[in-house]
Amino acid sequence: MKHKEKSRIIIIGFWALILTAGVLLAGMPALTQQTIEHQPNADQVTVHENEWFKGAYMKVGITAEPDLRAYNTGALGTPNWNDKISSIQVGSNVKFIGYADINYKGGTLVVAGGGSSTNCIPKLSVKGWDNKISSFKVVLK
Ligand SMILES: [Ca+2]
Repeated sequence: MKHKEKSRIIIIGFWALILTAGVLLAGMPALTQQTIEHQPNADQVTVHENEWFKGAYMKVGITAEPDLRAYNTGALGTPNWNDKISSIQVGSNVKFIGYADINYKGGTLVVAGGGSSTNCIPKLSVKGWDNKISSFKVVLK
């Protein structure tokens, strides 16, 4: 390969890299903004109706919620929060315990906050818990 061709390929590669980085960065603000918008503080948990922290959400502190049928998501037709949670953000000081049934019965899903940061679980489906939580507790870690 001639030296000139080689440097042309390097230049094309460089611009392809810049373009890729630009596209990735352009796609980021929406997600980051959404995440920060509903982000819990260290002592809180935010639960979301949809994956990736979208849809209706509830931000709670230390609490025990025995029956999610008691809470309305605010969507049309007044659906309640029972079997609706699809993603969660857990503050660094707390631990989220989700239960499959009301009154803290059935299987449990435990998610602790990160060491010094919020633990974000964008898809509870990965843990087999999409739209399954019927009661939950938020306790100190
Ligand atoms: Ca859901």
